[in-house]
Amino acid sequence: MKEILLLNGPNLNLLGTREPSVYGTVTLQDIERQVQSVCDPHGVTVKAYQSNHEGALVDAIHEAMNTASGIIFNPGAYTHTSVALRDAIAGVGLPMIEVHISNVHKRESFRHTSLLAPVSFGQIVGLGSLGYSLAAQALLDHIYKEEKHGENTKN
Ligand code: DHK
Repeated sequence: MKEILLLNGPNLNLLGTREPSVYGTVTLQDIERQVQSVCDPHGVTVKAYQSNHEGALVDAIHEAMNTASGIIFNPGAYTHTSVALRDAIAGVGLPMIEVHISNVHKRESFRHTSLLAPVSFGQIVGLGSLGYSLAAQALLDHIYKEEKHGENTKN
């Protein structure tokens, strides 16, 4: 059975209570269920992982290399700072779609740059928790298209 990795970075474990005017009231568990329900009809399993630690996120990306067909990734604040996460995504060669709950472009200027964007095939920003469901649809579509063209079919 195919698997995708739903990966969330620092502070996203606090969703539901964290700055609700910015991030809404939906919890990370709700989001994980949402993404699984998009993947269920396709027979795709979702492995959900959240960490507040950069190295643990790097490890999760490396592990996905052998198990997953793609990654939905909200790197949280590491989006704007982490060369290590950027290199991990580039290193495993899995398709990755980047998600941000808030519209980072309407916020502080330090949130306007994503070091991960150049290694993602797309980005969804500012659509709240819905962004994760849309990302799941886009990732499945991307994986099936790659398979059709005979690319990156290791998992
Ligand atoms: C989440 C975070 O934790 C912030 O550090 C990013 C992102 C934005 C989000 O909108 O999901 O700047």
